[in-house]
Amino acid sequence: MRLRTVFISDIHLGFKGCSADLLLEFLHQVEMDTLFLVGDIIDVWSMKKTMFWPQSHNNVVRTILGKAKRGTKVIFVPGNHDEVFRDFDGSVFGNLEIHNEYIHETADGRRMLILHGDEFDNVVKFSPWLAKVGSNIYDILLAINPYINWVRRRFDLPHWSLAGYLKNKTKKAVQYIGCFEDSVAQAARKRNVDAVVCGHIHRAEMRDMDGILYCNDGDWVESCTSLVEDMNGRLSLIEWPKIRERLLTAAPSAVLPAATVPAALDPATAPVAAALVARIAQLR
Ligand SMILES: [Mn+2]
Repeated sequence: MRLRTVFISDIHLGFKGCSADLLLEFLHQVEMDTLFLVGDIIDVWSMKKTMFWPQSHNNVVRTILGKAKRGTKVIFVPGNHDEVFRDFDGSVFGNLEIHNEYIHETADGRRMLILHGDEFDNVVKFSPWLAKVGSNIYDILLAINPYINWVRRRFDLPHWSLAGYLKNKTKKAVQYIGCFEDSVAQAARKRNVDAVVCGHIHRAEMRDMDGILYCNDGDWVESCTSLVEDMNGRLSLIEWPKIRERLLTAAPSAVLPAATVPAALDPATAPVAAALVARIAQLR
């Protein structure tokens, strides 16, 4: 299906917790005029600790570059895990551009500020030591999450996010998320835009905050979400595992092949595109 814009962030390629297979499925089902990569696409931090780069991670990069080659404008807004790319602010490589911040205009004329969001992360800003400890524990949780989901899939149970569950349970995390969202919306207000798109906290959201539309496109480690804009400028959040699940229940015959062979997905998952359209139509 064709979309005007797709926003994805926090893919964390090079990190064991990355859901590259699910992302490949999603990318093979959508075409877009503009693809925004809203930071933490390549987890340089994690790769410095442990070198991890399986074929599926390579395929994600190749799929994105392939889209750029076929006419999609790809705009990469680096995050804190891939901040090395921030030195390339303003660089243009054919259809791929790097910008530390960007203003996107929707089909219906709304101006959106696009940024990763780590500059609003007070924990990182004021206590790098605390952030590092927290990040290590979080990394461990995220690293075991795929194994849990692998087991769950074998028993036909839906995708489940351990870290997402813990995050929701923790009052402090909830307060932190609230603070983060407030500061991002505040910054957008100062910049005189209608909306803001960020990532970083791995929590998809789209809601009005006193006249500013706050959008967070989530992540591809746990929730596997993206923000999309259709041809009329209508925005919605896509939760890929849910669409996938619904599809499997609705048409058991159209069983998706094991999510490891992206090349074989196109004919078998045509109904996925239909489910996507239905999902987008549902969200107004
Ligand atoms: Mn980040």
